[in-house]
Amino acid sequence: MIIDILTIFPEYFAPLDVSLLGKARRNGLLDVHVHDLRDWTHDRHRTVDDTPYGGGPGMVMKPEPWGEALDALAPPGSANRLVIPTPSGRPFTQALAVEYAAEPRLLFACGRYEGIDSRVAEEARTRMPVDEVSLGDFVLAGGEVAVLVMVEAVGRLLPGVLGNADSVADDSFAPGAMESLLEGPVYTKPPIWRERPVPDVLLSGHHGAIARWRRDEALRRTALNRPELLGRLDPGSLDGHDRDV
Ligand code: 6GU
Repeated sequence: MIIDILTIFPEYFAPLDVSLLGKARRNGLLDVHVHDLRDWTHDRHRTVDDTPYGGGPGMVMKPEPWGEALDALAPPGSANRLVIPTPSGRPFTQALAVEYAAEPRLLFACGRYEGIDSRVAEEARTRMPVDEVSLGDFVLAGGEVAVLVMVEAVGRLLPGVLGNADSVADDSFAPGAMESLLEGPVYTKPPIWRERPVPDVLLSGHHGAIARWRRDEALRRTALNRPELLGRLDPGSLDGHDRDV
């Protein structure tokens, strides 16, 4: 997969050289290009922002550098999908990460200040799919950190990026059995630590009992931290034991 990132702060993306994604890039599974938006300005000060029409606080990103940058990075026929992080976008979910992982190219446009002049997304939409996407109900200073989050969520889904041992199938929110269930607690050696034993069932070797226990713990944790998710469980997938938990 090819990922282009447009930003006025290319330094934000240094973490993409590290760990799982760094390795995926070195192995050629993920091809990330970070571009400085100011390369598409033409004035001495490389200006990217201006005051908002209608008044109000803060600054708005000017459309011209964005237009030229998108023309250069997404020429006709380039199969790009444009993703614009903004707190006013649709929610970024595991299902959207799975969709993005199937795309040949993603282009992320990081806004700063009060956002990007709205005509940029509107005009881009005449040439390619455009998603305005939010990570949740809070406000970041700019799109850069949101893009790091999305690139990691998408990158780990690409074939060959995770070892087989770290299967993606039982992630919280994974489509299928774990959809709308949070993962329960996990344990490793030693069997007793600071007088706290690992739950007996996990040492029993009884795979059916272990699966039952894990599902119960997932239900319990979901009820505690995200009760609204339980309403989304497929009623057909519930058994009598689930109802007792
Ligand atoms: Cl995607 N961008 C910004 N700037 N703030 C956010 C966000 C995105 N998601 C939540 N807050």
